[in-house]
Amino acid sequence: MNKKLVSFAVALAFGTAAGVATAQTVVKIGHVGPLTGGIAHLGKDNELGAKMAIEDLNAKKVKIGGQEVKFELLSEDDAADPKQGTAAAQKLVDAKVNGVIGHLNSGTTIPASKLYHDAGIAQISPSATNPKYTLQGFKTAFRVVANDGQLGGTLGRFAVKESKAKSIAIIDDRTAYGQGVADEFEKAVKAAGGKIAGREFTNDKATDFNAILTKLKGKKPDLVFYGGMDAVAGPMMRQMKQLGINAKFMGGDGICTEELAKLAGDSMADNQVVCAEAGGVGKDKVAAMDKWKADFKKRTGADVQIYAPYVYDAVMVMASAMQKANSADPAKYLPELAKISYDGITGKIAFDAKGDVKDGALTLYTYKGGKRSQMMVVK
Ligand code: ABU
Repeated sequence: MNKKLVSFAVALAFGTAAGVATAQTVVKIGHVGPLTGGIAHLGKDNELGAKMAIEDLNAKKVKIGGQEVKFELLSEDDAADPKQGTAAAQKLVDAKVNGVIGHLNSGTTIPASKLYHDAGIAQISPSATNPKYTLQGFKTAFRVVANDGQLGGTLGRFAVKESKAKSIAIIDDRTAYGQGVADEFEKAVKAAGGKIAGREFTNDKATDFNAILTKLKGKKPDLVFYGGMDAVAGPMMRQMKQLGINAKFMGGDGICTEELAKLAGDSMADNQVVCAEAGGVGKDKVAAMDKWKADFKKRTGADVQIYAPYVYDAVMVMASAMQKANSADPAKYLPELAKISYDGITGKIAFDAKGDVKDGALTLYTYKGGKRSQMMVVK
């Protein structure tokens, strides 16, 4: 038997009244996201979602293989860096985790997925949206959110048909996510009969956008789309205002966070921004989602940034597959994960043959008074 795959760890728990040691089965769940760097607030949001799920599972005293198990979270920091991402993945493989929730970024999730695949470990990304992740043919790779094709496509059509933008500028951060979602947006704008006035790029750590914004200002854009994350989008919006670029600002899920309003400060006007979360719940689930977010705030002291509920559901989906298989061995529970039908906080979760969530929804948001404000849920 492959020892790597049989990774139920047995820990000794010294907690009984008589002081007698009892054996307890530990199920190790890996989590990876950026816990340091410019988007650490998003990595921590994800990590808190995972911690809450682990707490709730342990409170339920879940049994697998006829034995009560203890779920344990092994959390790693990849700093949103592809090299650090594979190093973190290797650490989790070496620790013989039973499954991985992560990574947050497409640029780390995609290279790490090869390591998990080769080790036979199930991976569910709660937020990586680049389609390539699930196009590699890895039976270990799943995601619980919609992808960049859906994000960029919907936003591109919205820019032309609803925002009625006539001169559209695009900037991306050259990451797997930022460039990918910007490419999809550009394709959809053109297909809808819109015009791209100019396209520029920056990087995910940049702070000075004067050169590219000055170039784009000459094209008189009425809408700027940014493919990248909120940590760069906020300062970019401030510099747009300083340069007198009075345009709508659009982006995918990477900018669609509670934090964006703080990062952009008073450069953000009400209704100026349109962005999309790569998920969303229908009216029947809104009350449950609101309740979950209030509980999250009470237990963690933090507001949900964006993907914490998806991380929570990803952990629950993995645990549910283990229970159905009666085993935490990925070789045994992977077939159950592939055919799961789970009713979560974020909606119904089932996967298609590639490992993508079926019928993934999107939620369009704007910002009013410095707060995210929902516009519509799109299927
Ligand atoms: N989906 C936005 C943030 C994560 C990523 O795909 O890189």
